[in-house]
Amino acid sequence: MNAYKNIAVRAAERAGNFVAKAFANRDRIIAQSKGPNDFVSNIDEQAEQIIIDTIKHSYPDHAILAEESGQHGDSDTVWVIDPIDGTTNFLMGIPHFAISIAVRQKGKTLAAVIYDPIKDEVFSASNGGGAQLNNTRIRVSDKKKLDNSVLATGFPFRSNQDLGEYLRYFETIFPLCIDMRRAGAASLDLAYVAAGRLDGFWEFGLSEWDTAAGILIVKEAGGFVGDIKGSPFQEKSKSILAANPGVFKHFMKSVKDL
Ligand code: 2AM
Ligand code: CA
Repeated sequence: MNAYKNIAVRAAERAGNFVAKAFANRDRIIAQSKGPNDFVSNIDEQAEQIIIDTIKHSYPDHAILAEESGQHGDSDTVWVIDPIDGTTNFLMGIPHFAISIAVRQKGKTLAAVIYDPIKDEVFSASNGGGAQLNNTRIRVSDKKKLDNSVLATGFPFRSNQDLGEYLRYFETIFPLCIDMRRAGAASLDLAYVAAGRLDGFWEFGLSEWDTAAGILIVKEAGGFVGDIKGSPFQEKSKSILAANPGVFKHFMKSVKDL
């Protein structure tokens, strides 16, 4: 398991160094639209290739599920990759984005890494091995309720998403906590919940590669993760609530009648 984590960290650091260099020379980035409000650049694609090459060098038979190039191969072991989570930040020159990699075997996540190449922070976890920031153990915060908590969220930026439902949740939760952040990289929101920098994170309409690594890191740091309706999180779940146990329960109780 730690062998998987070591390769994931190596792949994330290689891609992260490449992405950080590109960020310093942003005039050379070529961006394209994948759909309304959804962007990809040549750097996302090249970073993804660096990650895949690093994994394939050690594990040529494993399968890949990557945001930009989709699914390759057929194996019980699948590497779930987001080469740049927070592409909009990256393209705007906002230094808040990450490389996210999770290793899944028969549906169970065994190892995960989220690397912020600007702050040089490596968040990682292995199943049963706890969660770390660089090499130091991290834990979720210990607030018992939403009172005094700071949460992160993501807005429903896609045109087909239900803004009304999102706003009902916001209206219910916002008055109960201190404040809400929208930083634009779901993987880092999850990593920050694991590190106790945030008390919780909720969003609708995410993809597997945004959350696969962060979920293991939050759980290994003692947090709870579910979909926003309170059901256990499944691979294909789109909405998420991740929080420390007390905040998770208070959030769920507060939105149960929405
Ligand atoms: P991405 O950069 O890998 O696409 C947060 O809302 C999540 O949604 C991010 O993790 C981000 O992942 C994705 N996202 C895609 N387009 C976005 C946009 N226009 N604004 C904010 N987030 C976006
Ligand atoms: Ca991405």
